[in-house]
Amino acid sequence: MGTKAKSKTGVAKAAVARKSAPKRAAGAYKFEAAAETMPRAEIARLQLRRLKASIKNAYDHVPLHRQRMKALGFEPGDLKRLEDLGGLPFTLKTDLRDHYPFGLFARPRAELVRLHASSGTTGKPTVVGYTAKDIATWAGLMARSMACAGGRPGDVIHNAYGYGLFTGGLGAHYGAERLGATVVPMSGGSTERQIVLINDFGARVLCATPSYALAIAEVAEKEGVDLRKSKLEIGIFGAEPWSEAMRREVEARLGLKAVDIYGLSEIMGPGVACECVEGQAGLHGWEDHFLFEVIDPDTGKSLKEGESGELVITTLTKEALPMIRYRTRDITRLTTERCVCGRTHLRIKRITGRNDDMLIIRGVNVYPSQIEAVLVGLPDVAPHYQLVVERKGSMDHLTVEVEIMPNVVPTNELRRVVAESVRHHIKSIIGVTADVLVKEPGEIPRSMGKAVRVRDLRPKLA
Ligand code: DLL
Repeated sequence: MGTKAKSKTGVAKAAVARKSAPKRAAGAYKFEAAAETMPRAEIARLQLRRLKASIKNAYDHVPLHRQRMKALGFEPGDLKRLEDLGGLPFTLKTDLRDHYPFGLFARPRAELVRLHASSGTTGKPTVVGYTAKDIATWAGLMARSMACAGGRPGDVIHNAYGYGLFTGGLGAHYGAERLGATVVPMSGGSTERQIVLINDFGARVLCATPSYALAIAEVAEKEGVDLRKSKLEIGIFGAEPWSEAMRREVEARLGLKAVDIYGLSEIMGPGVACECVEGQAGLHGWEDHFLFEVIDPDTGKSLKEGESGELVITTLTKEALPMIRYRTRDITRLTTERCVCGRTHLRIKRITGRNDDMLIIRGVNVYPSQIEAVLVGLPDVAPHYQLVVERKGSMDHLTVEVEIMPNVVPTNELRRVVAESVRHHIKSIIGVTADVLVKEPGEIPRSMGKAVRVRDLRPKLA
């Protein structure tokens, strides 16, 4: 399959590969060995020093944080150990909305060089802001993430994350430039054109949501273009939950290594954490800039390493929008186990879903990514799906909409067999009873960004 040289390197070998990469102008990204392989005790010392400054920034410049600390009788100087952070209250998405648009900023609006915003389903958008230094830090962390994912100076990076108020497009763009790559600022959409340019410009790295990467693969296959023969080697995919099964699917269909990247606008944007191409086993959270905790979402109590719960993040270096114990709603586990790549920063295991995505179907908790893991790989079932939740009487009812593969003849018998197989696997693996609706190839909407996995038709509470 083509001539792609796919390396399974450790950090040392990766450094050699970087040496042989094309010559770039001064300023191209260099592996930050001192930061990325820092002994954990040293990371903790750095974190404490930076945490003190970040708490002071929040206290001095953001009335909400100051009021909350004062209400606890807490002064920034009281923070002596990292553990003392656990005594401070959480910050929630609603805090940003309640102080819309600029109320949580620690710098005057005139000192900000950029705003991003996410449109919520209800009410006002969440607005985030950056100083020039924040943008430089973000670009640096995105470059670090891309290098960690296997990107190199000199690569052509095809960026299909959406440009605009969403942090994906510009976040990846600045990171790619900082890396010393040639970035193609494609944004989402015009899928046929994306395929032409991936081939013509010789992209080695594709940045997209995993669902859009799959949509690109699908359109290419339909057009008879084999992207496995392209120069693509690395996919940097994130911004939405996806499963291991989906990773294998996109890897096989695009002929690349798919690496998970995580981030959220409230904390920075993409590049808060990223998997390494060597391990593909959890996302290195950049602990020199963020402090990660996992809590029990019901009690707010901190959980031990390895226990699954809600990820909480505190920023250590943000100027414009310092965040103290931000509740991400994302469900995951942390591990400080040594990684094969040699990096010492902890790993955030694959995000299984968000608190608010969780469906409770007759008492069983279900995340869309669990259904995805069941569907992807079942014979004749395409990896596109939507979950429809309705209220029937007093019960929540789940219908799973799936598509059959475009290359099979859709007889009624085949539809019946597919529906029965999907129903059976969901029941036996996840434990919920679902109706299954088998749709025509292409009938389930494809996304250019974050896929809509759930249609919740339950009556809204007043
Ligand atoms: O999605 C930033 C981003 C852009 C990350 C591009 C990665 C790549 P928001 O729009 O603020 O920011 O959405 C953040 O998306 O809290 C998670 O629920 C979800 N999310 C982001 N990355 C992942 C991932 C961007 N790798 C929200 N796995 C987060 C699962 C993810 N969920």
